[in-house]
Amino acid sequence: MKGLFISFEGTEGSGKTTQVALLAESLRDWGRRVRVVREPGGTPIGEEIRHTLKHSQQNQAMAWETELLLMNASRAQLVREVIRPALAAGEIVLCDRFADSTIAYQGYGRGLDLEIVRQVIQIAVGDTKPDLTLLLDVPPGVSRERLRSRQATLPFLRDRIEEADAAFFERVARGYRAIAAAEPQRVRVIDATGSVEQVRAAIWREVAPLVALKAT
Ligand code: Z5A
Repeated sequence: MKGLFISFEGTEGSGKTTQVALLAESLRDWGRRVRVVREPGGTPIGEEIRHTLKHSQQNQAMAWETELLLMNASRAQLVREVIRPALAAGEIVLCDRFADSTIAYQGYGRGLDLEIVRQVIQIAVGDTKPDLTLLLDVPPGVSRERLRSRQATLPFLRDRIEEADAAFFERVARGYRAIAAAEPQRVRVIDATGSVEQVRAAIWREVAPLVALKAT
């Protein structure tokens, strides 16, 4: 039986990684087989691409088109190496970002032509698309504050994408609102301003009925 594919989306610091881990724990407690992956990355090739995109000392001059293609090169590998086999084996795949990130960041944020962005995504994903997307929604102030407190606890690691200005992140947020409005059945907007446990409960309300229906 085909598994279930759930992606998490949202601006940085919205709590995606935290909630992916908690949902994986709840689903495993429920006896489900769960595969957790992230983008960009999630495979050995993808993790090398992630380093080039985010932290490499050589990435300062990266063109937006290069960024688009590298995001989707990582995705093409992840889909074929991990996501399709896991779904075919009946697992629940939880993906920390997927194709909507490209629409929001490279399309709305960088301003690349949306039709071309969609065509590149299509090459990467084919017919492998999320059954459900959880869009964690927080205002920019909350996002910045959470990132600031996390950074205070970690060694500094330069991140090219996070160096963009506030207007870029406002365009990204607008992109996410447009995606959610266009596909309300697939994309569920979760108010992620509450406590970790409140957000976890809101996510479970969306996921539990679907898992009960679809996954083994
Ligand atoms: N990108 C792209 O441009 N195009 C694409 O196609 C794809 C990605 C796939 C990936 O960065 C970058 O790539 C990202 C988009 C771009 N760039 N930016 N900028 P990443 O994977 O390193 O990081 P991220 O996806 O942006 O997420 P993040 O910064 O790691 O944040 P998060 O996963 O949403 O949040 P978190 O790590 O779970 O939580 C952040 C902090 O807040 C942490 O200290 C938590 O303990 C805390 N937290 C979490 N939830 C709460 C609640 N509810 N209350 C209080 N505090 C909380």
